[in-house]
Amino acid sequence: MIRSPLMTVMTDAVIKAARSLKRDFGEVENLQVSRKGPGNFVSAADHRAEKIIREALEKARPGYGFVLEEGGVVEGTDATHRWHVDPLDGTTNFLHGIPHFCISVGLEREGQIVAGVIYDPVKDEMFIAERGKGAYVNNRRLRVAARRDMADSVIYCGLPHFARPAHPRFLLELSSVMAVSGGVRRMGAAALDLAYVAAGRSDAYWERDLQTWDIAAGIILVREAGGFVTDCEGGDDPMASRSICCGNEAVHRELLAILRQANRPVTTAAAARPA
Ligand code: 2AM
Ligand code: CA
Repeated sequence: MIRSPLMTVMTDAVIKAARSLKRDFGEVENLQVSRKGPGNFVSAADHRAEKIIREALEKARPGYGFVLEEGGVVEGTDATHRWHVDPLDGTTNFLHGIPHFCISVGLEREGQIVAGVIYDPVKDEMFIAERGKGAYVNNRRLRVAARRDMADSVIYCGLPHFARPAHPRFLLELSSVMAVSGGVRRMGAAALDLAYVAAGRSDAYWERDLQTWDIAAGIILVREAGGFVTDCEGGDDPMASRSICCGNEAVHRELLAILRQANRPVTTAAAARPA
């Protein structure tokens, strides 16, 4: 367990917001049948949860800035600290009554993520990590999976949203990973994907086109659980490049190589021959 004032602040804020979110999730099923559907209701649930977290964090740590999924960037008087908050990660799951979503809060100090909390209110799993103090789910210490062989590994991914230009590239990557891995999963909540890598439930995970609130908390969880985290090109600043590739050392390395290979320019012998 991590017993620090910072962790108490973060977990208290998240538990408070989770009460509201869980109550709202209970309502979603009733709304599915209404003509208007639960879209507006879910957006309101999202805002309610964010407000609760923001107020709790502001009270405990006045002056810290925010990067909020709903509220955007809020500059604080303390330029060295800011929270990255996703009040509802896995919105599509929530909207469809799929019980796999979470709240994610990460703390950045002078450009480094130093603490993260990810809470899944349905399964009552609180994932926490603080730099140098390890990663835990509820009271259990987390370690990434020890598997070394891609053929035995379960790899998580995220699908590009809407008709983004990334679709063809993603399909190449997916078919390459499918060809050599033990299985591929798309769970739909990026922060939980990272928490599950930390917990050894997934051997590696990659996704592009994310936001800092999706990944801030998860990055420190994976690192404190002994995992490796880069962007999809192997760069060491996923918060800046907004893409993520992580896993245990061996499977992460192999996944990066597969992604690189899938993205190589196609130069067939015919194309290379002078006309
Ligand atoms: P969200 O639920 O907070 O929107 C799914 O692969 C992951 O991508 C989710 O964590 C989801 O977060 C995130 N995501 C980021 N941008 C998104 C977008 N434009 N549409 C849907 N999901 C998005
Ligand atoms: Ca999100």
